[in-house]
This record gives sequence, C-alpha cells and structure tokens, in this order.
Amino acid sequence: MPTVFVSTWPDTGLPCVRRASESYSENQDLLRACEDGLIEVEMDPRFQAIGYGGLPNSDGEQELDAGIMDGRNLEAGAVCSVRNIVPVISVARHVMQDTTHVMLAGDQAMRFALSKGFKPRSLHSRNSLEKYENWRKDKHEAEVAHLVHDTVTIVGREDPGHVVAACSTSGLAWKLPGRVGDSPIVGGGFYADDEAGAAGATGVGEDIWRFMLSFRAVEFMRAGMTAQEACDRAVAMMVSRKPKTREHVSAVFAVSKAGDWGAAASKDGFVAWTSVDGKYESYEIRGAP
Ligand code: SD4
Repeated sequence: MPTVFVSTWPDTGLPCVRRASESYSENQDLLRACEDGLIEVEMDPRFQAIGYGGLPNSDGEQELDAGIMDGRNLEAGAVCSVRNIVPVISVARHVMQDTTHVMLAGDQAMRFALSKGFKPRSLHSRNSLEKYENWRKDKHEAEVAHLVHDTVTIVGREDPGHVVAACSTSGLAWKLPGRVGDSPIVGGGFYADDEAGAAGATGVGEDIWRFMLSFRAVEFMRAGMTAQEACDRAVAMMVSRKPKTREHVSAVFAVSKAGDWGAAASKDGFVAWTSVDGKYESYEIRGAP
C-alpha cells in the first residue's frame, strides 16, 4: 500500500510534499518527513502566509501558529502567536516530545524555543515589509492580501497504516494582534489517528475551527467512509449549516489508514499536491455543490 503525502496550495504544496518525500526516503521517519516538508516552506520568503516572510498582523508583526500530531499514540504539540522564531513547526514538535503539554502560546512559547536553542530573528522579508506599508497606506489592500493562501498543512501515511498531520501558518494577513486561527488547534487545522486516518485544513480559520473540519473528517473515516467521502461530508455540513462559509475558500483534505486520499472545499480555488510513492501531482478541488 502506498506512502502518501498531501499538502496545500499551488505554490507551496509541491516543495512541501517533495521535501517530505525525500526526507522519508532518507530516514523512513513519517513525523520527521512532515516536519521537514513544513520547514522547507517556512524558511522560504516567497511564501506569504507562513514562516519567514509571512504577512504580519495589523501591528506589522508576524505571529506564527503551528501544530503536529502523531496518529500512533495521539501525541500532539502546538504553538500559537509566536514572534521572531522559525521554524515554528519544530518548536511544536519539541512541545510534543519534551513536555507533557499540547500547546504553548506567545512570548512563553518563544522563551521555550530559546531554551531549545532557537535563535530570535526578524521574520520580515522585503516583500512582507512592502506589503505591510502598502496596507497601512491603503487598507483596501486588506481585501486582496487577506486572500493570500500559503498556509501549509500536510498529512502523511506509511505502511502498514500509520498517519501524521502537521500545519504551519502566519495566519490571516493584517489580523488583530493575538488572533489565533485553526492551524495550531488539534482537530481544527489538523488531526491524526492510526485507527482511522489523518486530515488537515486551510482557509478561513474561524470557519474551520467552528466546524472542527479535521476532526470531523477523521471521525467520518472512522465510521467507514473513504477519505473523499469524509471530506465531502465535513464540508457539506459546514456550508449547509452556515452558508456564508461559501464566500471564501476553506478546505479539508485527508488520507485514510488504508492510503486513499481526498479533499473538499467550500468554494472553487483550492489546490492539493500529493506525493504517492514519490510521484508528485496537483489537483484543483471544486467548491462544494
Ligand atoms: C488561519 N487557516 O489562520 C489559516 C489561514 C490559511 O491559507 O489557511 N491560509 O485562519
């Protein structure tokens, strides 16, 4: 049965699944592969909703959120509102492995990162500074940049049925300082359980969190649905209960413990990248009917 990675958005998805797949070939370590895939895109300043070069909050500061979950034992680690540290997915991994907690927040999460040897740095790139200055001059830009989607979520699956989910983001551009979205929330932005499968989400964090899209998709797989059926059902519930969720793209994608995968979205525009046994492909996901 296949080794599968699925990740998010046209520009970020390929480098993420490619790095994850290479890392997996080198180490046969699924957790590390998912972490490595996210590090690759966090450290690349071209991507505007994650890590270094992510678009900042309304104060001009990046506040990063990330989380990771191991389907073998339901261990999870997450950080939210972390400033001046990358890669935050690795800080989340330390929370999972070195503490008894699931999430650390803000300055205290940063202190924890420093204690683990991370070095503080500015997260601005020339692009993020320029975009922020433009937004301050003309808040109309908010409309445009709000829709920049580079949040990267990844799910991975290996034989005989082990799954991992992980996510990293700088969140919505120009967000209120202190705002946290779905991405670091276990069950919101990501979830993994070897008894069913793994799921991840991206889009409007408030909607994804309200509907716990990742947890919902995993629970539908537990009840016997394929990954595609589980994602379709989770999104169908969201758009019918709250039709306004169709105004922006919110997506959930999943891989089952058997290795089938699927994705669904509230609106056209989501792209998923996959690596199935090291072969890369992208898929445009149509909005819910
Ligand atoms: C958030 N879900 O913070 C993230 C944003 C996102 O692509 O996915 N952008 O709400």
